[in-house]
Amino acid sequence: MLSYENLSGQDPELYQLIKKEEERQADEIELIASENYVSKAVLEAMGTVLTNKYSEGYAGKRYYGGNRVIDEVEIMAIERAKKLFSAEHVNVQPLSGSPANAAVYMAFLQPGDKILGLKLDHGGHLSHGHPVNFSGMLYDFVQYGVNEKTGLIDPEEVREIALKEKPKMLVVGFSAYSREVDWQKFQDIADEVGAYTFADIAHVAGLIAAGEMNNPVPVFDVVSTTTHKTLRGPRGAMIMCKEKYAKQIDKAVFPGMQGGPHDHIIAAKAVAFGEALRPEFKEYVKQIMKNAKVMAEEFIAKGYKIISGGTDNHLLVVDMATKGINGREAEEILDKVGISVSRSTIPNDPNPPMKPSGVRFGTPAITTRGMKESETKKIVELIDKAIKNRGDEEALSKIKQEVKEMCNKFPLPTSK
Ligand code: DSN
Repeated sequence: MLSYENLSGQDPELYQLIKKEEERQADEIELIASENYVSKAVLEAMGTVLTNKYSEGYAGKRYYGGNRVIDEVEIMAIERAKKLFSAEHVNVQPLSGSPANAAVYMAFLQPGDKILGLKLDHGGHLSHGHPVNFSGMLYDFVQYGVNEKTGLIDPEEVREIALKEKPKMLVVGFSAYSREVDWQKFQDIADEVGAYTFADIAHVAGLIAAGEMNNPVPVFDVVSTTTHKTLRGPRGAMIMCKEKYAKQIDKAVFPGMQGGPHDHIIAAKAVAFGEALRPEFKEYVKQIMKNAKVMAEEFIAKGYKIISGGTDNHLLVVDMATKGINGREAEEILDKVGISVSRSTIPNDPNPPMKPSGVRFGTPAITTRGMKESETKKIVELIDKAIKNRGDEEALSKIKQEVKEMCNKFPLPTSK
């Protein structure tokens, strides 16, 4: 457990809030597919004097003095990331996923250029061309979806759109898609129309790093990822690309998009990459995927409808309509019992985005706590019980107690 001895004395009000959030995380079940718990070592690296430094530029070519140690830290993060993903070039400075994606577009395209990306309500991301996002405002996005019957991205459908629209870039990536991707098929489509290929692997990066899912890095022109989801690092991102694009990517990140990199976060990225290179990380990822499969099977057995019928990765999207509620209602019911989930649109959702039909469930965080198949089954039981008893406050408070008891047996890595 961290001590916070200075913070608690100097700023007790803020300290109390941090303690409250620490307790919430410890006592509740986290099923938000994009969240995870960092190790003590990652957390420690974030709280270091590296935050004091300005280091615009890159190792050996900075715009400020005193960067000899920072250079070593950044090079360490880059080398570990290269090894994890077999990448030719890595930029570890992006502050988060959307700025990373903005830098990718800036590196390859001009405003107004045409890009083909997955629709948000089919599992895509805001930064893949949604009209309220910079991507949709600055670039001419056309979008593909998942197949209506299968819930899967069908490369043939994407090819037809690509042949008709002739985009300059093809984006393959998602926030709420639970299936494997054959990256080469998309590269072939892009080659046919002369488009760049860009993979956003923010969700599945850890699964790819562990060798448990297909890796687009050796195939695609450029790949972005956040570092805080399945990779279990600090909040942040990175971009990987072929060596021939290194200069334009680096220029787009700095000075194109950002000023000073967050060196304490880059240090924590290096720590997380170091952890991901260890054999234990592969075991962790295998368990994430086993838990997700069991979760899908258990939901199906209880009459829930899973988009695409199951999962190949760490997440699943469940259409709550069969249970007579929408995703927002489900999120609120589960919040009451200490289970955090995120509402989600489903393909061709009849409901609006604030009250979409689905819920996205993910297993990375519970797996970090050490929960396995039997706990995952129990969690689905608790979810189902909460939804069935949604009008019964007493029943909900009993479920909340069960959740807490279960959580207490599986402390967070930073509480041990
Ligand atoms: N907000 C992230 C997610 O939940 O998937 C994506 O950026």
